Amino acid sequence: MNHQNLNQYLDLTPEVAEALAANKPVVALESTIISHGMPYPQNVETALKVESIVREHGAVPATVAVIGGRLRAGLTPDEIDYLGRKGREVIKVSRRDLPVVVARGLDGATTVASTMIVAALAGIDVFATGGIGGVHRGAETTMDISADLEELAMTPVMVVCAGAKSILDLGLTLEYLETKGVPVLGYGTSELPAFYTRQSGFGVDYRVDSPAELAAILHTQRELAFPGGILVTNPIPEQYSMDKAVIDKAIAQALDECNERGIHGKETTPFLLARIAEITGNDSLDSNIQLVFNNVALGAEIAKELCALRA
Ligand code: PSU
Ligand code: MN
Repeated sequence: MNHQNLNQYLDLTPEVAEALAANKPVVALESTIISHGMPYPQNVETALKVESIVREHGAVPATVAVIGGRLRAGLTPDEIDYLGRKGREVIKVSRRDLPVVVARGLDGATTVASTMIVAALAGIDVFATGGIGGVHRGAETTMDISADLEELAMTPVMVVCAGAKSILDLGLTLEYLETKGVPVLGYGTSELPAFYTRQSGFGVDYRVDSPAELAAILHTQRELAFPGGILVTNPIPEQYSMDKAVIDKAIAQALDECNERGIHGKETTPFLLARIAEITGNDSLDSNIQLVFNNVALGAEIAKELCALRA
């Protein structure tokens, strides 16, 4: 199978195409975390380091974006630098944005939802990032529910994250995922991690203690041909986790400012992420970077185990 021509809109780097064709492990990575999730230059440094961590763990990184209207799995360091420098000027591309940005030949940074779409088109099963979007607090009136959750319900990719930030309503996010049939797995924990902290007070569906078993669950789901993905939640390493009171206070302040300014729609999540980073200074950014490193290492281990199961 020639992966390079699987889809007329999609370009894989030769390295990614060769790895997929040879059943070698590949880990997809998103680009909205670069453009909208962290400030420059830490965003670019992190994205490049993330790629090297995936390689150190024996897998091939495939950072996903839209460049000049082409869906891309695998970017050059210059392209990563470009997305990071442009930051929030780059179009944040979720599922509904993809056809427009592609048809117009534009550049865009892909969210969890659109990265899953491109990963699935490319044949990449494992995708690692920081945090997913979810049901926002107050969604019972705003109806602000991230398209990431619908994507998890329909697109067959395993997403490794550090849980979700409590800018979201974590309880409602879990209820939504249950309704949609998305398994929520805790890596080495039976409690949903809350991104900056290891615990949220909410349980996950299943605790799983090894990358091999995570791969076996993914393999089974693919063989059953179930639609939809699997969410793996990986707690931030203890030494980088934040003080709950400090982060809760910053989140509460950022949410108040968001409401006062009437920010809504696709601007909400980037606004909250940026304000939390500003309010807590480098503390939350450092934690954010470390949890991403931790997640991509796990993603690479799962991808390796999956390849072993398919060999
Ligand atoms: N949460 C984070 N960091 C991020 C995002 C969410 O902790 O960078 C980004 C991801 O790209 C995610 C997107 O897919 O925000 C969700 O945006 P929205 O809530 O508008 O769907
Ligand atoms: Mn939203």
